[in-house]
Amino acid sequence: MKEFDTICAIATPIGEGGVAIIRISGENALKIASKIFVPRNNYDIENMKTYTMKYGNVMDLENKDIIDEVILSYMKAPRSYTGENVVEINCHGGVVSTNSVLDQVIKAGARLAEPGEFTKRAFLNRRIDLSQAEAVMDIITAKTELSMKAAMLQSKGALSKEINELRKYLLNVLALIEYAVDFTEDDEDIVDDNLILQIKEGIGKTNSRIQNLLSNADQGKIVRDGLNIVIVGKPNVGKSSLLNALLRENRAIVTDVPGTTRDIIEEYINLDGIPVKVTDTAGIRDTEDVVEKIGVEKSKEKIEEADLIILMLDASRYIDQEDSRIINKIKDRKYIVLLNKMDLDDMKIQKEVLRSLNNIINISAKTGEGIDILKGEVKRLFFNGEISSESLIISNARHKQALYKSLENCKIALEKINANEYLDLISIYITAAMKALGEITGDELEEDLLNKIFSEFCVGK
Ligand SMILES: Nc1nc2c(ncn2[C@@H]2O[C@H](COP(=O)(O)OP(=O)(O)OP(=O)(O)O)[C@@H](O)[C@H]2O)c(=O)[nH]1
Ligand SMILES: [Mg+2]
Repeated sequence: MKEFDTICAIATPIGEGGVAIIRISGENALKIASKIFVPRNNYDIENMKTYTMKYGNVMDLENKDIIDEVILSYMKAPRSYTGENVVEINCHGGVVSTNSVLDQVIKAGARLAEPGEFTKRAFLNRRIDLSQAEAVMDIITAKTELSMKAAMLQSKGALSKEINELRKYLLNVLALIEYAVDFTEDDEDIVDDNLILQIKEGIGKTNSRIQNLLSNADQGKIVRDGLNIVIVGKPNVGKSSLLNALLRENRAIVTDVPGTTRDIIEEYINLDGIPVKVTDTAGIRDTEDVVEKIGVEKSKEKIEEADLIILMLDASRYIDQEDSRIINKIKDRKYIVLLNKMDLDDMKIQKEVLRSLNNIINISAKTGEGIDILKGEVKRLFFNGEISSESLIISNARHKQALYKSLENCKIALEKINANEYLDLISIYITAAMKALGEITGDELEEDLLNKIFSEFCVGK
């Protein structure tokens, strides 16, 4: 195990709460804690047993004043989150108490940790690999049970296991190639057909398993990052009413005045475990109102970012030029058309205009009719209606990229072997494919890239 300095950070969110935790990790964690911790019964905490707790106070290193009443717990290396000696101080969860305790820990000799540095140490000390470290962050940011489940699976090493198996396949292919090359040197030009067959089989098997992993990567991204849905339409068609109906609360102001919503309103809903960001926008129309104009511009920007656009039309009125202009804007995107206000008796909307559109649903944002059909349609569009949580899903864009790189190299290798090219050449592509897989687990990644990944973590994790 490598040697590092001892680091510390506040591991809980800053604010007012029952308890806050200051985490210390490194060779000297206990020694540093012992300088500022006054146990209740003169216990020498440097002899503390691993996975036990002690009650006492944290005092000011200089004037010995008591700062806060705390509980200290100890996890001895290597059986801790980082693989190093870890001390956690539970103090009162106030901004001042927490920062004061942290100050003393720093004065006693620990260095303030960088974002993600605890997890980085767990990685560098080989407690976990990179895909597991990334999963830790996904667990923290998970917005639904499904994304949490997927992240848990990855943090337990499900992806790592698969990747390591694939690397083993490719290593075996390399060994076979080496054997075949040695063989040809003795007995020129004749390579055992059976050996070539085995090499092809090894690459083919890897190929199909990578393809299998990639097959649900788009869904994986949605499970992790969520789906971005934007509701658009001209003023007064009922966009804000739909947002409220989806949220089941009066989040946005609804009035019969066209141009009520002027800013972007973003909220999350949970669609069978998928985090869905629903954005309500200002009704799009030509307007001279300065504020509304900015709102309309923002609405147009949001259309660009959306995974799915919900176009809302007022079915009780004729479709006019304003509607048509919006229809043209979204036609080439993934969209659902809602014909709203179906609870009204008088349906004026012209059927022929709708003929060129797909995915049309009748709803009433007011009564809630049709909302379930809308939800079902969203699931059908992105998940073929089924959302599964049991299988391993690739949710991280970085992993997806590495898998594609690996697949690409495997494919070239297979083409070259089919074209009877030199085996030496083929081994170059196999090596590259292995290297790409290693980027996922962190076995093959440049240090600055590693640092970049961990720097995006939160402080104290
Ligand atoms: N009858 C009926 N009225 C509705 C329905 N949905 C919305 N309305 C009414 O239509 C009016 C406009 O609704 P909003 O939700 O504010 O419309 P909007 O599209 O957000 O309007 P802007 O923010 O101005 O762009 C309100 O008076 C709503 O009560 C519906 O399904 N049926
Ligand atoms: Mg509105």
